[in-house]
Amino acid sequence: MRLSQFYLPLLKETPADAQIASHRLMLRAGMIRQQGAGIYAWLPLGFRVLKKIEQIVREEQDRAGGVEMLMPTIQQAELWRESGRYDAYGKEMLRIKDRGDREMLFGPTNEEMITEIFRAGVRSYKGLPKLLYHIQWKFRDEIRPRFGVMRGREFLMKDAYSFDLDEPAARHSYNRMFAAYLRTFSRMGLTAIPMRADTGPIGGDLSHEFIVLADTGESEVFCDRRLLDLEVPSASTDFSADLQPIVDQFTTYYAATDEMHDADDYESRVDAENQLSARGIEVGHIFFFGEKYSRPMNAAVAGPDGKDIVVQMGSYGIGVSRLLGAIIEANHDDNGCKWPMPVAPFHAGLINLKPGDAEADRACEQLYSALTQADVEVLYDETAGRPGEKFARMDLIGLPLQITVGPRGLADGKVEVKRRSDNTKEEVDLEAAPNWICDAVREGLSHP
Ligand code: 5CA
Repeated sequence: MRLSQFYLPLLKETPADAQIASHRLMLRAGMIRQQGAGIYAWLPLGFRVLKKIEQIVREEQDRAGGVEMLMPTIQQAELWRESGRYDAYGKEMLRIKDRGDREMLFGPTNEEMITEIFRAGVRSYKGLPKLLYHIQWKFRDEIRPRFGVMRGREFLMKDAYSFDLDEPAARHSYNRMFAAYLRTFSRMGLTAIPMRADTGPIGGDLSHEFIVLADTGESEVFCDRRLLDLEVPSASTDFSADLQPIVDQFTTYYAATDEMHDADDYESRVDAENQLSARGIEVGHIFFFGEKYSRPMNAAVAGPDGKDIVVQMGSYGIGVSRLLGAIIEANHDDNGCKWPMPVAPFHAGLINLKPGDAEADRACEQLYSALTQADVEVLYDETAGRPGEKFARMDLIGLPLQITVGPRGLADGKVEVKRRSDNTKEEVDLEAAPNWICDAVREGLSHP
């Protein structure tokens, strides 16, 4: 992508109402633009990251046995009356009337709708288990939308729903999502700790929040420091096998959000040196709630003896749009973002220090075409401008590799490559540069 063709409206001034780094950087780097309280347009740079995050979430859901579908954003009030949540959900639900005066709503979550879809299609225990998910916009009329995409009103969520015949089977579905979440966040370069959590309006009594530690996080959390060093399940994990050992490994250590925190238990189970009380960002939340929706909504299947069995359900959310904020909070400096390779809007930036100079133009065009052909995503800055301005822009948008090409280096047959993660620079032979960059991208994308 040539920068002159791209749409990258950077802000010079730091927006006054943006209180945390990720919100500031997303606005300044031209990733999002506010359209109302907690409502954002996704500009091209932010949209590219959103799609990458969504794709990682999708791949790990699929690996764990999830089946993707898509449900509408607008739902009928009738469905929510069946579960009894229409009134209970309160002011967070955006209620709408259509031209026929029918009560509708913009979905804050989809337990009711998926239960309706399931009960229409599965009548026998032979149709179980089922694990369905979608990635769709939600609306919650939050009292205090803030911190940009972290607490929006309209936000992108992955929500999955499991249907099982009995509790042990439902527990296995829960464990599948637990293990999938560990991999999902790790692939984005995040350490997310599963913590015992309150279930709020979704319900049930078994639940874990996945928390990324960050000073600016909205949740207060308490955990055992050793959780930070545990290895996540590898790509070869068999999701149909018993996953309880993986879950046990993570849940033997103390970890709870403030609503579930038990100070005595914490003190007795965690040595002082391993106690970690911190703030964190909730990037995912998984729930087992059994029959909470299936019973009132009559989602039952015929069992082996022909008798009806009410199905056991769980639901599993990931804050896809919130993750952009979480990833920036974990990866930035004063100059801008530092995207981990797997979620970076482009793998590399190519800076032509002297557009119009025949040598510089030729070297850049060659590099750009070689890299593009090798599937490296390059943002090529071929615009006029001062070097300082170009470097500052690249630092702000935070592409993992910055390749700088100018007449001085070219005289020695060299280009400069900077790694944004640690801001180290290296001189690389122009001829060797495409392979060098390809290797660095491949390494950055790899995950066990
Ligand atoms: N139905 C369940 C699971 S699918 C559910 O809705 N869970 S939730 O309420 O915990 O939301 C799931 C995830 O969405 C949260 O972990 C969080 O990462 C994200 N999320 C929730 N509210 C917001 C919001 N206002 N802005 C951005 N992300 C949000």
